Amino acid sequence: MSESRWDKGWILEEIVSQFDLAPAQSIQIVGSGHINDSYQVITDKGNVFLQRINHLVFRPVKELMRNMEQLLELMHRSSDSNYPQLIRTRSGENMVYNESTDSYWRMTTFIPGVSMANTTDLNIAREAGKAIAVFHQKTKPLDPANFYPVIPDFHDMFWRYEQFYNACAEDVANRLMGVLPLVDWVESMEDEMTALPTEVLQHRIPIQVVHNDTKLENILFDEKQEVICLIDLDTVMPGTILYDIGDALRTLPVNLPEDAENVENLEISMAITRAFIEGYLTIQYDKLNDYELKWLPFAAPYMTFIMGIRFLTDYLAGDVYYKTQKDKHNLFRARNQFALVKKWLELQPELKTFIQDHVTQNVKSTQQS
Ligand code: GN1
Ligand code: MG
Repeated sequence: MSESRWDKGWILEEIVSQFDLAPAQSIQIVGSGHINDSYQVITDKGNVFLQRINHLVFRPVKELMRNMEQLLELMHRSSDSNYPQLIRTRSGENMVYNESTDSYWRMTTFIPGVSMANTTDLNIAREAGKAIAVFHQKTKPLDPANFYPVIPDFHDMFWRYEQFYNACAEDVANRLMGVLPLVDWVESMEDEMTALPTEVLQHRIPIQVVHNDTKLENILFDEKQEVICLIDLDTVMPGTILYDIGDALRTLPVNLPEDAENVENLEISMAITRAFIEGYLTIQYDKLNDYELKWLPFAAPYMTFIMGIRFLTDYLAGDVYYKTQKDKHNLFRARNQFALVKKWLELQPELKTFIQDHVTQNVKSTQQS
């Protein structure tokens, strides 16, 4: 059992008892998310997954659940779906609100599988790329207007800069002086980092329903290294496919976790990067427009930078958004992500050539067939 405040006394048991399932034998904390709290509940009739939804982050909780229901309905309609089933309460609701602790809870079936923070296995990288592409293929026909933006402008760098400047101006935790060189560097990157959202604003890069949190940890594999499903569906909402490609690349080919402090040892594997992109393009190649292809190499530095600026903003704001486990945790995360951004920017020419060659080959093979 964990030490979190939900485990004291009766709270978890009382919440579990409101869902329509067999009596619980035990409740164990699972997962490593930065936002919600997750538990596995063991019952006579199988295991289920219980989550407390952090409603300070996901304020429109009802809309969040509606997004999730719609997505799961879509996935279950396709015959290969391994996505979890939502478990309703005894009165038929899709979540429980616990008044005495002001907390929201939902439950799904528990899908056993393996998830990892990064990989050195080309097959895993290729399968991850394919899985994200399949997800995009399935969500493409959905009307983005039917999916509520539970965190508006989530991956909009203009908005992230605004929040960052506010945090600097307020400096509530009195930490700004300690990070001035980093803050200066972030400021100097603004034009380069807002070029992609400018293309989005000009409708050159299409908006569709995407996952928005495709770090490798959110892709569940079975023991044969095949993808079971994407997990952590809270941010499924309008976005661009580049956000998902970029967030996967932010994690999958990198040798150290996102909070590693020894940033001088960070490395990005180009072989893994290529395998992931190849996997993605096998499924989605002819669906990408010219702008998406043009910006594809930049997806990785973009998403890595957005995480960096978000971590730094939270550090300046006094660690109010992400869970932290140690002093300066958010600052270590930010430094790590920014070190990776520099590496990704160095790799841009190589990545562009790779994608260009890939495109040329694909065009040739389409012409021949
Ligand atoms: C958060 O809760 P978790 O760990 O799945 C965050 C993502 C970041 C991620 C960084 C709603 O996700 O955007 O990519 O941390 N989710 C939200 O690891 O902010
Ligand atoms: Mg998440």
